[in-house]
Formats: sequence, structure tokens, C-alpha cells
Amino acid sequence: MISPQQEYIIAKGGRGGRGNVHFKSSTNRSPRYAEWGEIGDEKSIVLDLSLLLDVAILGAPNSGKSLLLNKLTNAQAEVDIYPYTTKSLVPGVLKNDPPLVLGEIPSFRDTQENLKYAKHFQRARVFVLVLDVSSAESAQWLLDIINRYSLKNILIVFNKVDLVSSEEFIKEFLSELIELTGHQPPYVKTSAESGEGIVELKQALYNLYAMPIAHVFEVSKDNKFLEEFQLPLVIKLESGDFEIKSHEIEKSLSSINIDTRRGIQLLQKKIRDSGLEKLLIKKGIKPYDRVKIGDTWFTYLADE
Ligand SMILES: Nc1nc2c(ncn2[C@@H]2O[C@H](COP(=O)(O)OP(=O)(O)OP(=O)(O)O)[C@@H](O)[C@H]2O)c(=O)[nH]1
Ligand SMILES: [Mg+2]
Repeated sequence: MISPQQEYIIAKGGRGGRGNVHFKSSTNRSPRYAEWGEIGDEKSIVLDLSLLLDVAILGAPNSGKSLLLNKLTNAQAEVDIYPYTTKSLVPGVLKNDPPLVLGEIPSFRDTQENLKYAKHFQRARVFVLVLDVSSAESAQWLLDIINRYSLKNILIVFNKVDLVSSEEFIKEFLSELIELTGHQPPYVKTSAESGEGIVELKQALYNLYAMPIAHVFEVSKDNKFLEEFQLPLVIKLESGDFEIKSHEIEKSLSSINIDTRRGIQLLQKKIRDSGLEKLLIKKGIKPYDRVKIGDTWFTYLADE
């Protein structure tokens, strides 16, 4: 769910049962048969809220992400000389036209942590990737991330240029990046400490933000989630009995009145029409074998 008022069906309500009028025919003018209403879908759903960032700031531990965020926005991220100072996502707003929501993604130590934060940054529009030009590890860390997530719309920030002469570092990193991705993204040189390059960083950020986005996340409209849930299945149980797992058939079972002969016939027809009988035969069912559907047991009787 990525926009206000968006709707998404995760559980469908059951269809109402048809009354006996529906079963009237020339031979049966007052049928005693009527359907029950179908049961609706039932599911346990865990919803997870993720912050939608315009700009995600990623980079190796201690590269200067927090200090840069503080310089660009109203955020007050903790800045320290130790790596892994930032332990949860820190957002901040860059008040400009348009205002942008930036967020520092904590540097993750392992895949587990990585996945925890990925949901926050994967849908960002722009990725600011921060490097500490005095640290070779920070370059390796970043190349790994770019590769792993195939990040697009990236802006490279060579930070801490006040500490060392950075030309060699920049040249080497860019050539490795071109080798990896095939092209060179825009970059700026900054010192979050002195403020050098911050104006240029803002400008580059807005330039990139104004470009058409190369990756668009779309909620699938075909409701794959429901389809997967409804795939029918025939299972041969260890006891030698069979089980039909089909949302469709289980739903019918709740509406068909199986205490009547007509109800049983209808159920049989549904099982045959849905191709499940063929599946049962394929799995080796024989007459008088037992079949479980939902919580109900039936005896399989092949047509003469
Ligand atoms: N000299 C210099 N020091 C910097 C610069 N940017 C950041 N620092 C220092 O580098 C250290 C780390 O800065 P942070 O902003 O906390 O870095 P970070 O990437 O957020 O670090 P973690 O959250 O721990 O991953 C701090 O001591 C900063 O003062 C810079 O441009 N020049
Ligand atoms: Mg930090």
C-alpha cells in the first residue's frame, strides 16, 4: 500500500446462498433444496508499516551519514567517532521546494539486519551513497550494496575530503563502479565537518530527484496473493486416505446442503468440473477410499 485511499482485498466474503426458488424446474415446482451461504476467507495477517523515504542515505559505518543528514535537514542524528552509532532509521526533512524526506539507514552488520531495513529504502526515489575517502573498507562496503540491490538513481558522496587528498581514491572507486554497473553516476565531494560541498550536494540531490525514476514499485493489480491461496491440491495421506485442499470446494461445502442427495450430486459435479477427480485418480484413488474435504469425510464412489 503506497498511496492514500488505496484498497486491496486480502480476504473475500462468502457468496450468499441461493434460495429454493433458484432450483425450481418443470419437474420440480416446489424444491425443498436451498443452499447455505458460503463461508468467507479467513486469514491471519501481519501488517508492517514502513516509512516512505524520498531519499535514502546509505553508507559504510562511520562514513559520516549522520553528520551529513544533520547538515541537510532538521534531524538531530547522533554523531560519534564509533562505527554503528546509528541503530535505527533516522528521518529528517530537507525544507526546500519540494520538501524531501531523507533518512539515514543504519549500517547493517549481517543479512538479518539488512533485510530489516531493506523495506525502508527499497522504495526510495534517490539513493545517497556515502563514502569516507580515508577508508578503503567504506568503498568495498558500498560496492557490495550497489551490487546486491541493483540500486538505481544513485548519487555518490565522497565525504571527509578535509582529511586526506582524495583524488586517487575517487578515481579508483569510480572505475570499479563503472566495471560493476557499466556507467558512472553523479557524484559530489563533501566535508560534513566543515560544510564544504553541502550546497552542491543539495543541488545534485534535486537534479536527480527531478529525473524520471528508473524503478517504479507497483502493487500488482491481479491479486496474485489470492490466487496462490486458492490453488487446489490433492494429497495422499499416510493412512492411505486422500485429502482435497481447495478453497473453492471447501467454500462450496459450506453452502451446499450435503444432507440431501441433490447436494451430494452438486458437490461431486464441482469436484469433477474442477479437475480434482482426475487428480484423485492420478494419485491412485479407488472406489470406497476415504476423502477428506475441510473437516468432512466422504467415501469415493466412481461413476458406473
Ligand atoms: N573530518 C571529518 N570528520 C567527519 C566528517 N563527516 C563525519 N565525520 C566524523 O566521522 C565520525 C562518524 O560520523 P557519523 O556522522 O556518526 O557517521 P555515520 O556514518 O552516521 O556512522 P554510524 O551511524 O556509526 O554508522 C564522527 O566522529 C564525525 O564527526 C567529515 O567530513 N570530516
Ligand atoms: Mg550514523
